[in-house]
Amino acid sequence: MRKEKVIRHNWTKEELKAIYTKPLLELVYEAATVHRQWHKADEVQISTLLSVKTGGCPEDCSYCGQAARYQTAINVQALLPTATVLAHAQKAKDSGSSRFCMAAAWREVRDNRDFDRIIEMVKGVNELGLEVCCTLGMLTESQAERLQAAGLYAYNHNLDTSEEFYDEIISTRKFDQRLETIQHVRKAGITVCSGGIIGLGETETDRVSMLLSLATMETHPESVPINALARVKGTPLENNPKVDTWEMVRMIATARIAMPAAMVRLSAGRIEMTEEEQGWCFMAGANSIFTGERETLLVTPNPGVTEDRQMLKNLGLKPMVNYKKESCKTN
Ligand code: SAM
Ligand code: DTB
Ligand code: SF4
Repeated sequence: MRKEKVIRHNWTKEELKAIYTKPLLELVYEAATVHRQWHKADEVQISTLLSVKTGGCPEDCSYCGQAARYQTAINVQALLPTATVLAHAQKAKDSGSSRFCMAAAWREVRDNRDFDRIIEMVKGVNELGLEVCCTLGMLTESQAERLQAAGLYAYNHNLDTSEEFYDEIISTRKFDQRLETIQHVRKAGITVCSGGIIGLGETETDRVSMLLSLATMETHPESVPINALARVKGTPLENNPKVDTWEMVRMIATARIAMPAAMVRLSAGRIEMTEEEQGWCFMAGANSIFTGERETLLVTPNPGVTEDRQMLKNLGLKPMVNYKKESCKTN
């Protein structure tokens, strides 16, 4: 019998832990079933990611190659000119992407000329008919309102890890500050993209705890990126073991079951996975990926657009059509 479609916000840690630790094939079957009830399982949303300001970040996130305090081999880059960003967005649209995400290595947004330029970029990308997403660090309520007025569709702000493990990974901000920014984004009427990373040295309980924080929000994030740690040389976590794909599958499946309507994004980590491994992630309910024409995420490698197109073809998947396109044109 078909189960009733309900979105629950009252999950308990025990329930999510029981889901996360189910026998793998049972878990994947259940997640795939939920996926099919809520989504077209042959469609994958493609988000193009562009680092618009790279490196030199004052935060100490121990996973990140862009933190100024770690000696990493990245090219620090000031905020890109608007015209350059818009040219990248046009290319992304031409190659079938429905969402364009601009990332900046900032702790927080400041009310300065750079923010004015970001606002221009948001307007420009929106006018191209793409869903516009930004990830710029912490935001105040009024900054979120300004972004919304410029046409921002989504804001990415990850919880990154569990509240309990947070201080081990980042000392320059608190878990609660992440929640506050998410609330500002939500209040401004922007959709929320929030997930986290595995492979930081967290326990299964931490993973479940992070998912619980997301799945018990009053409104679930519309998208949930699940990242496997990209190990960047020079960061404190450079020697962490590679994330086991089955752990990614478990995270994705649990996120899919707990937040059935969300887009679950298979984010960092794809470069170290085979097509078959990624196939498991899609079977477990992932329905979105990041691409970038430079074959990078922000500073680490990612599969190329052509390679991704071939993978989707092999798996019988197709890029999701941008459902916001029509309404954008009339904005
Ligand atoms: N600076 C802003 C912030 O931290 O919110 C926005 C950009 S930041 C690079 C966006 C997200 O990328 C982080 O929240 C984190 O989850 C993810 N990320 C950063 N470095 C990563 C790494 N080495 N491996 C996997 N995910 C990573
Ligand atoms: C997210 O959850 N993953 C993306 C995006 N949001 C901005 C970033 C992944 C970064 C991976 C490491 C790097 O290239 O810096
Ligand atoms: Fe800065 Fe974001 Fe990297 Fe943390 S994850 S160091 S806030 S760019």
